Amino acid sequence: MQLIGMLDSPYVRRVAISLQLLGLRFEHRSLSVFRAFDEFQRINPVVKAPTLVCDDGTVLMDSTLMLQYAERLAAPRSLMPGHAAGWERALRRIGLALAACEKGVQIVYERGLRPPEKQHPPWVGRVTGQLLAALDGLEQEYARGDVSMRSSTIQQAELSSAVAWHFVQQMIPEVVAATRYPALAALSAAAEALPEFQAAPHGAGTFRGG
Ligand SMILES: N[C@@H](CCC(=O)N[C@@H](CS)C(=O)NCC(=O)O)C(=O)O
Repeated sequence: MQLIGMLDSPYVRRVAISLQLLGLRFEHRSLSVFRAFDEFQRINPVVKAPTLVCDDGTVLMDSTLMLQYAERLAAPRSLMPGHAAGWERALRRIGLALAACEKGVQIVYERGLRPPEKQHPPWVGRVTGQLLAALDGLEQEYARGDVSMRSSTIQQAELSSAVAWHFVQQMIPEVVAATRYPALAALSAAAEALPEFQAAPHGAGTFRGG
């Protein structure tokens, strides 16, 4: 299968890291939804990153749906907990992480795509509040510092939380004071040291694996 999209997208990155941890092989094409719009559009007319082209040619979009697909392919290997209480906890953490990604991306787009005279401070203020609320929720989730961050034990909730934190720190560090989130910063540092994260570093590069 082929994963399309740049690793500066937290959604592309969570899929690239998850596929590795699930033992699934993939090729990566680092195409920009902006600078390579036409090429992207030929693969997926909706131009959403990530896009996953399955081995039979089916084109999937939305990272969460791709991960459902990947979990099915990889079963019984899974990045989700096996018991109901753990599942609920994981869904809460993933929801917070995805909200943080969404709000972070909205701020990046507002700044990068809209001309300065068309920026709307009340909207940016609202989105920033939502971003910080999601990160506050995650910080509380990880405050006990009791998650295991090895390649053999890391799960989707921690993986996505770590990717979300790294994304906002790389893209909009001035919006999020790292000192306010020590547990998330520690989670992220441990995650970024794992080979699967290092093989798919945030940025314009291509997945270093195969
Ligand atoms: N819910 C989607 C969000 C994906 C998303 O918004 N990706 C951005 C890149 S970070 C994108 O495709 N932007 C281009 C656009 O929406 O036109 C997912 O989980 O995959």
